[in-house]
Amino acid sequence: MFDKILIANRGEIALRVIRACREMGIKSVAVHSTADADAMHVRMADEAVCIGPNSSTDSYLSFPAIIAACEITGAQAIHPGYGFLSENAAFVQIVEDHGLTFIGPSAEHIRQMGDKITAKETAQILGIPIVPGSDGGVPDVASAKKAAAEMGYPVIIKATAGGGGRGMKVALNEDELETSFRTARSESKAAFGNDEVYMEKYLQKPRHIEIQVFGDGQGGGVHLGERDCSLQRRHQKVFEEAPGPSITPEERARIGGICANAIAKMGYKGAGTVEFLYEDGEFFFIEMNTRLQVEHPVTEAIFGQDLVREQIRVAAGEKLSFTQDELVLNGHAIEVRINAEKLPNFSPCPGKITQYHAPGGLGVRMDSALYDGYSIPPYYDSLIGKLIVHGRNRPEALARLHRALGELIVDGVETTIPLFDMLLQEEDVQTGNYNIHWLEKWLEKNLS
Ligand code: MV4
Repeated sequence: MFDKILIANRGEIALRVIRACREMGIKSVAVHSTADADAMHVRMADEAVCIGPNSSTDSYLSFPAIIAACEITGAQAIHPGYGFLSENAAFVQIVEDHGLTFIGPSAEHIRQMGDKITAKETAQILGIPIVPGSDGGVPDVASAKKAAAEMGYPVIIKATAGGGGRGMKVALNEDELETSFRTARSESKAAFGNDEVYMEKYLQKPRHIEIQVFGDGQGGGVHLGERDCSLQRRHQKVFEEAPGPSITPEERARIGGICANAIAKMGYKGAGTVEFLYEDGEFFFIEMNTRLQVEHPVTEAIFGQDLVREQIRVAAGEKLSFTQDELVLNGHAIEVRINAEKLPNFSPCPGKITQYHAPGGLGVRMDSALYDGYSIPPYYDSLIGKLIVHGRNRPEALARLHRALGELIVDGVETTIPLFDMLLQEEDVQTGNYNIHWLEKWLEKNLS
């Protein structure tokens, strides 16, 4: 096992990793930009190294600064958290070239899933059901029209190098196809420096269901059920829950088993998420994320497992600490993302926290790096906390969320907290009756 781990991240996820390290008897090294000198992750870690100026390009994303921080402190492994360098195959290669361990999958698996066409091909070969679509890349308008005629309208055009919604365009009919195709291509070129696109049948009212998987890199693989993350705004998740309110135990065992087998066959190492669109009882693979996700705590709650601890164990060459049979789903968990943003437009709202009080009690977890007097810098993501509740069933989790939101105090900046009080009053939220378009429509009607 490692003696010392460097955490190449900030905020609540850096604290999350430091906590796992401490419970495992591993020393932790925080890295930070000049803007983050007073941040909680710097205070909480055993050691801290300043790796550059405010801009994340020159700090949290700087390969040489992070490698140098490992050399200075003697850290043997790097935990990337989410975002930043967590899915950067070139970084993983550099880390390994320096004799260090990246806590995550191989550069090859990251690359394979980063290219969305290769990811779909891989998924299909491994027996995962995929969205019907073009056979690989679509080079020109004529090929696009041919592919669309075969799969039937509406269709969606996506960036091969994309993910997370950028460079995506829908065409409802042949008249819209040429414009959608050209726009998708130029947006992909601008966003990713790669204009290759592919096409899929457009699903009109799906849910976003993602399966949590774990591999030991030695042919072992398990799943930890699904999360329903359909409540999103502009491809940013807002409210996540596990298990999915629409998923039966039989469906979970079946799709989970397929994903776990695939992970085992790939020789995948560490945490991963297999993303599906779910419509009319069918799962359609769209992408795979090769990192720990923001919303991992809802899965931790219902399975009673520490996923960061497991990532560290597997990276150190140990076996998974649980088998599939030992993973028993218990109750229901919900996470809401607290952002320093002003409603109704969700405009970033950095500034000084004058008062912070975290809720507590049975089944309540608050993951946040806030403290009284902390100044949220304007240079990074606006996520300032995640409130996670766990109950014996969904109604209990909803009631607990309502109660915990009432205890939570974040003063000094505007936050998304009031949004959740409103959402909890909606019948569709109470019954779990929503899809990927529900929140945008609700915001349109209620907040604009
Ligand atoms: C789709 C789709 C409908 N049909 N693919 C958006 C981000 C990227 N991860 C995939 N996305 C979508 N792909 C097909 N074939 C609808 C979306 C989509 C979406 C997906 C998940 C959560 C929120 C969404 C919001 C709008 C569109």
